[in-house]
This record gives sequence, structure tokens and C-alpha cells, in this order.
Amino acid sequence: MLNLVLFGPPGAGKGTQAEFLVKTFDLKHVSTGDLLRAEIAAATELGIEAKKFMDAGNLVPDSVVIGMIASLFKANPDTKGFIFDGFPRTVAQAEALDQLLNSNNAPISGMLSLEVADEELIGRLLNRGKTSGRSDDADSSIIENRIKNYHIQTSPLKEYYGLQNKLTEVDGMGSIEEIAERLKLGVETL
Ligand code: B4P
Repeated sequence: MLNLVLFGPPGAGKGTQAEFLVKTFDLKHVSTGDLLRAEIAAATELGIEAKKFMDAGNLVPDSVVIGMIASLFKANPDTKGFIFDGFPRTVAQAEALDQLLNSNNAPISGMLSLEVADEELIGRLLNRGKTSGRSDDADSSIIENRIKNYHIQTSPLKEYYGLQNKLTEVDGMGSIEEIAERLKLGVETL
């Protein structure tokens, strides 16, 4: 199985590039952001709880997202591999993912980390906020809080996967096509 973690700060282009990688390598796309937004749209108990965290630019509790990933993994036994987009976002999530995948003899193949400057991230997200209807993209102080939380809670994962020799850093500045080509090369050299 080819199991990829597509990593980067909010607005780095994870969702954008995941679409391309899914087609190129025939993988199952798992976006915790999309899963949570679907729960919100369906007004489930989980969605109502998650919305409070997301609207403030904070991470949803680990137990919620870990549970979602475990059910999705079980529901897709025949896939060639997964692309995890926006997951894991904390060390506890990464440990839970390793436990799940290793116990199924399907470990993470590699982490591709999109490197983008903070000022560029803010511009991209404010721009998306004009049309996305996402409340977490509409306000620059919420976006700054998301980026701050990324640096504190999520960026340590680069070291986590680096210690397993699974980290590939990819320049995330430039056109969508240029970045897609860099990611493809990154996957081919895993
Ligand atoms: P996510 O849905 O994961 O989204 P994201 O971080 O905002 O964006 P992404 O990096 O996917 O950006 P995109 O490609 O769309 O998270 C939302 C929230 O959900 C989190 O804040 C958190 O509250 C919660 N959550 C999700 N997962 C969680 C977890 N595991 N644990 C806890 N909480 C969790 O790109 C952004 C914009 O840039 C787009 O408009 C795109 O068109 C544009 N763009 C992309 N590439 C570009 C390029 N090269 N040049 C110019 N623009 C570009």
C-alpha cells in the first residue's frame, strides 16, 4: 500500500494538491477538514461540537478525528493506499495513525510537507474566504490563530516523521502545476 501524509500549514495547498495525487496514484483521499465540514452540514452531534473549535481556528479534539479515521480505514479494505490530508495534526494523532496502520501491515510510506511562507498563507485563505463561505477563512485574526496553532501543535510532526526517515520537504510556492510536479517526483522517490 502507498500511504501518504500530505502535510503543511493551513492554506498550504493540501486539499488542492491531494486531488491531483489521488488521480495520479489512484489513492483514497482522506481529508479530516472535509469530513468535519460534512458533519457540520448534516448537523450531527459531532458536527455541532466540532464547529465551535473550527470557527475559532482551533483544532478539534484528537479523540474525535482519530475515531473518524479508524472507521474510514475499516470501510476501505481494498484501496491501493490512502492520502491523508490535514491528518495527523498532533503527535497523539500521528501515534494513533501509526498504531492503526502498523497493526494492519500498511505503514505510512512518507510525509510530503508543503513549505509556504506565512504571509502567502494569509493571502490565499482570505482570498478563498471571499467565495468559500467558510467562516474560518473570513477573518484574518482567525486565520492567524490557525497558523499559530499549526506552529505550536502541528509542525512538531515534521520531526516525528523525520526521525522515521519519512519526511520529504516540497517547495509549496509557485503555480499549482509546478507544485504538483514537485510532489509527483517526491512520491516517485520515496
Ligand atoms: P482543513 O480543511 O484541513 O483545511 P486548510 O488547512 O484550511 O487548507 P488546505 O491546506 O487544504 O488548503 P487548500 O488546498 O484548500 O482544516 C480546516 C479546520 O478543520 C482546521 O482549522 C481544524 O479546526 C479542523 N481540522 C481538520 N483536520 C483536523 C485534525 N486532524 N485535527 C483537528 N482538527 C482538524 O488551499 C487554500 C487556498 O489556496 C485555496 O483557495 C486554493 O485555491 C489556494 N491555493 C492552493 N495552492 C495555491 C498556489 N500554489 N498558489 C495560489 N493559491 C493556491
